[in-house]
Amino acid sequence: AAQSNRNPAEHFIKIPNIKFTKLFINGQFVDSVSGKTFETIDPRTEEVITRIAEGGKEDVDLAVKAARDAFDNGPWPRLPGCERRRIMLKFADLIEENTEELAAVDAIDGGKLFHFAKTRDIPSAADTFRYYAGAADKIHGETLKMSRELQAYTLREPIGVVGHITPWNFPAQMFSAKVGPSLAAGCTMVVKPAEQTCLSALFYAHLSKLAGIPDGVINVITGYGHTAGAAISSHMDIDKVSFTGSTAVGRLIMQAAATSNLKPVSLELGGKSPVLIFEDADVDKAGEICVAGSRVFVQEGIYEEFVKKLAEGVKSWVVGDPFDPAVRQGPQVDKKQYERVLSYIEHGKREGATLLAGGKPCDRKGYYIEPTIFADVRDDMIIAKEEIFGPVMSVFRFKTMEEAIKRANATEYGLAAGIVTNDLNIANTVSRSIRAGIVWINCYFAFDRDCPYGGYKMSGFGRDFGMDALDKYLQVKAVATPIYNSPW
Ligand code: TXE
Repeated sequence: AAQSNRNPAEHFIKIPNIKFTKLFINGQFVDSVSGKTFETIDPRTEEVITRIAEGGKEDVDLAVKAARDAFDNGPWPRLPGCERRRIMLKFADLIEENTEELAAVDAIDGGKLFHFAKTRDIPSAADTFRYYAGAADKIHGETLKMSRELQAYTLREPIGVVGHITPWNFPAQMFSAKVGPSLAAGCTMVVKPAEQTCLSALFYAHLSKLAGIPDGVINVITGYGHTAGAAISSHMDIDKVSFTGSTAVGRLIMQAAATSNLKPVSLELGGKSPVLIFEDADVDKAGEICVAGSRVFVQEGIYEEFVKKLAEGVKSWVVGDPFDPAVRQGPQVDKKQYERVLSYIEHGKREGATLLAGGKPCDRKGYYIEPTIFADVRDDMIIAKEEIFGPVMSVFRFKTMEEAIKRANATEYGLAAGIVTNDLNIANTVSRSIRAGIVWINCYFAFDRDCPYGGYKMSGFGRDFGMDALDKYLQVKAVATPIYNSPW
């Protein structure tokens, strides 16, 4: 792959001063009770950006108290939906007004491509708030005629205090996808962003206050998973946990919910998503579509050509500083992920897959890894089975559609899948046969806020985005009453 070694200072915006590094509880930025802080590292340079307040159990308790009070006694759940909508729209506008700075914060903190964050991630987060703002005044139940003597109606009430625990991969999407629908529903919340990417969540907290979201409705506790995160999942006064992250931690969250107050959880977990490329497809187009696929199955008639073009194409894939507009791939988020991905690459080499491109770290400071492609991968190799979560693609060869479906489904995960074909029958059959929460036909990684996203099998349950996500933060109450002498 190509590498860009341009000095970002030549062509990019000023790196913003980091303004928000404390916990956000009841509308105030505060230190942690213990006074502890932790470093957040710039993955481009491996240098410390700043120190952030390290929240623990006692801070989660304070945040839950504020959220509980805001739920039980505050205006937010009681406002007419149109009022919540007005405030959420203001919040969205403020996010948009700060797009450049928010994008820069995610680029420094998480290695996000700045130009992508600026044109896609942040505007899309603002639009997610607008989408759910529009739903805030359209939450209603049904009227049920139960029998001649009884009628009932249903209310869809906010579920209460929500704990949101998020990972580092898409800070803007994670925040908006979880906070947006729960706000619209009338919930109050405690958000624990990933320890690697806390800065933008604190920035959103600040903007939420400016927008007029009452104190205590959104609280942000920065800190580690086994302390702050665990305090949320086991809390007796949190009514629901919405989690995105690894399958291993998802299991811990569900256990903690079970042994505390039986709070419902929704889990969006890991994946090992297949892309199936059929031989009727245009090979060049297929190559473009599959860039984010981790298991790429290619039908034998076009396998050789596809692999050749892939190896050729990856040469123009530029790795470098995420502020450089020419760059397509930035650094891994932190040292742990960097080492994890490199160790999977070593597994791939050792297990005898053909290394088509990459296969090592980039020769520069920062957590950069060459885009790596393995061909002739066998289904039983570790790189074929475990989620790698880095720039590593495995290419497999298949003969028939039936075989491809079987192998694509032979995973404990079921997050997403892709199909590349011009044959409508293949597209229809495969999309219905794949056990995954989303199937992309002739596209990949195509997201929109009105399209539900989430997993089958060990990729979790519950959906983010779409109206399905709103349901996670509501519960149904039926109110029944007798009707005497009904004429009908
Ligand atoms: O996830 P973790 P990490 C997968 C992917 C990746 C791996 C590890 O395979 O390589 O997970 O990533 C909090 N109780 N995905 O380490 O550990 C933690 O602080 C409560 C898939 O980032 O699951 C963070 O806020 N919370 C994925 C969040 O959980 C705990 C996105 C996620 O951290 C906790 C990210 C605990 N005991 C990673 N331990 C996707 N599906 O998009 C940690 N946390």
